[in-house]
Amino acid sequence: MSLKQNDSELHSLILQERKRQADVLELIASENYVSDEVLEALGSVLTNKYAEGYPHKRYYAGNEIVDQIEDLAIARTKAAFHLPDDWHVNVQPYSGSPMNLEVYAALLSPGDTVMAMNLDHGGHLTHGSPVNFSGKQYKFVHYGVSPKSHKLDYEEIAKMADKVRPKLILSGFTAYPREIDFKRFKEIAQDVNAVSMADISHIGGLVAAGVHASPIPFFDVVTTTTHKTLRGPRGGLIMCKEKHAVAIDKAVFPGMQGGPHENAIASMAVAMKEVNTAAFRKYAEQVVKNSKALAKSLMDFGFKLVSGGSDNHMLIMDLTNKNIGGKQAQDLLDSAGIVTNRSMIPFDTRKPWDPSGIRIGTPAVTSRGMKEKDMSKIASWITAVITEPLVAPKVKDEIKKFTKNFPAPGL
Ligand code: DSN
Repeated sequence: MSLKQNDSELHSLILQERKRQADVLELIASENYVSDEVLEALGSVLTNKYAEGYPHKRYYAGNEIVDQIEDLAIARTKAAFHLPDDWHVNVQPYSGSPMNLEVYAALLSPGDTVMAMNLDHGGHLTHGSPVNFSGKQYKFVHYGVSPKSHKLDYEEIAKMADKVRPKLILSGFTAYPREIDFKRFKEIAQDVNAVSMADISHIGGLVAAGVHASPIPFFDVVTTTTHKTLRGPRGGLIMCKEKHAVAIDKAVFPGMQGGPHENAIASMAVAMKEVNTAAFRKYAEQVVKNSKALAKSLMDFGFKLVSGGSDNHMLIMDLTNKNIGGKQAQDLLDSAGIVTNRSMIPFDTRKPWDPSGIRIGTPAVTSRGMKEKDMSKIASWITAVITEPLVAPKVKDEIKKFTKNFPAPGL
């Protein structure tokens, strides 16, 4: 009995996707390759089990094994993030969007004022975009980056907080290439008596590995997805000070979710064990080194980058001096086996469907073992394709050969 024999149509599609992932340069900043072990737990019989509730307090029978698995995921998360004893972890959020909405539901009332990063400057849909539930339910006031440096201007954020007196201040981004000063954010929140929340979904792996500043232990709540730099299954984690634990747990279940996906939670436990190793810390260091090297090479080739560089795992190319839009650049690069996603740049004059930027990240190529010298090669391919689109098929061929030297985990 196997998928290959019984559902060859789907089996073939999975094989095609596996080959695509193997043959390309995966540069989407939020993607990664998980290990065989993470995949094995995700595809296990744990998907069969309903476990509404929390470990040792479930609404269904037969959870004696699943309880141990969820306990293990919690304990390993605490270890991976070096959480103090008075911190609590909820490993049940299905993914990033429910995770953030659950925190709001726990700590806010509809109509409350929240401060968060503007989507166009690098925030996330769940950080109060008017088209998202968060923006409809709460009164979000958005801060952005400085028009000059394209970096966060903490003085401006402090002034805004003083004026709008938010109930919660959120720091966290999907397209911001610089290190975040969490201590400064905490001071700003404290000065106006606001709850401090960090969404570290993008930088979770860097924070756990100690290569990016951490909001723990001084923030109130920290959320992260588990499938980006943390290199785990798709899922979400909420870490919070014990005083918020009851409200957060209630908001997750029964507030917003039903039965937790115990296969994903087991897979998360595997990933957290991997994160808490010297090998992972080396990986996270290399992710940042690669991002800095790629940023430098692209700038040497004449590309403008938002904020002029990168401190973390990503960079944003500003194509306004290149006579090409983000959508066309994304499609062209994709046709050459270079997978990225288009992105707004701060103060963009173009629309989100076809903005002025391209977001690039190094977590996935670093998982394949690529180093700084490989980043200059990648920069030269990106340059070639954007300046001379006709070379795309040739570059695709070269990349296919090149990636064979770097087997991806889990493929
Ligand atoms: N869609 C994710 C990203 O690519 O950053 C965030 O949810």
